[in-house]
Amino acid sequence: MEEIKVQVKENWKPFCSIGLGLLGTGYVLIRSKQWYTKRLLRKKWDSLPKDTVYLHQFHRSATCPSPSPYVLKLESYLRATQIPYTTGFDQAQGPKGKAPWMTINGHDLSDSQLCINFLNDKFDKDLDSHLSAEQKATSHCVRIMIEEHYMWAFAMDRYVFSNQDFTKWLVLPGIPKCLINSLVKMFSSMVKKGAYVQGIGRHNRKDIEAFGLTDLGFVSTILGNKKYLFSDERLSEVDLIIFATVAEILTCSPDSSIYAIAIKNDFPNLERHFLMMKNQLWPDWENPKNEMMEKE
Ligand SMILES: N[C@@H](CCC(=O)N[C@@H](CS)C(=O)NCC(=O)O)C(=O)O
Repeated sequence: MEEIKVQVKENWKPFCSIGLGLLGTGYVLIRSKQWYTKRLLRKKWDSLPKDTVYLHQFHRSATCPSPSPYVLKLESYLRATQIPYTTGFDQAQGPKGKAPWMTINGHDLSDSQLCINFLNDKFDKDLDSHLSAEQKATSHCVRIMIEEHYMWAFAMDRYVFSNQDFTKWLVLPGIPKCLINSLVKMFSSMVKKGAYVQGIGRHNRKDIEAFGLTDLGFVSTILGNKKYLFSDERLSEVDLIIFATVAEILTCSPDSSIYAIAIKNDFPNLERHFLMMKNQLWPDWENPKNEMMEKE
């Protein structure tokens, strides 16, 4: 031992060089592998036929095509408009760090609504063409209320108040079981921090739940006995948002979810709307098609 110490003392420079050399080689190897994987993925995403969307998303959950309402909304839109698409799970979070995002003709786009706006223009689709100006304004308000307000209350219910009860439908392939609990805790704390920054997380549980229930109640009131939010004949974009929102509550939430209980007891028209939309757009709900596997 003494001898080694003396050796190191006298020859520290070569030891340092070897150490730095090993670190440098490791860094270069890791970066090259990342670069190579990125190139392979890029090639895969860009290899689809012209005008076909590649929808990037999280792994499907055990009970619902996506654990993310924004992803489910965008995939439902692609189905409702019959725009050709395929989907994959190799990089769920896009250039803006969020899911969903999509690639079309080598071009990347993030945010479910920006993707829909882009596709409406590109494919000349307009699910809202039958709406009056006032209905379009209501549709916009309902979308913002759900996506920017209610969804925070829902996320707190699902990821923070539920005591990690959400793991049963979460699918995390390749993650060792022993890491899942820590990962779930980390995720829960990320949501808590996000909700605090957004503002809703500064309130107590009772107030947050009241916010969420009020939002759902107003959606239920506007829907009333109609088939879709604005008509009995044609769905509009906001129906896709309501569908995705209720899907997450009824099929991908903890048993204790107050929103699921409220839908069952007080807002049954939201469940009726969900089931009707599911039949219409997701006959393959249990085993969705349109997927491109990792190895493809
Ligand atoms: N406004 C975005 C919201 C997307 C969003 O918040 N996605 C969540 C999943 S539900 C996400 O990627 N969260 C990861 C993060 O915030 O780090 C959209 O409509 O696409």
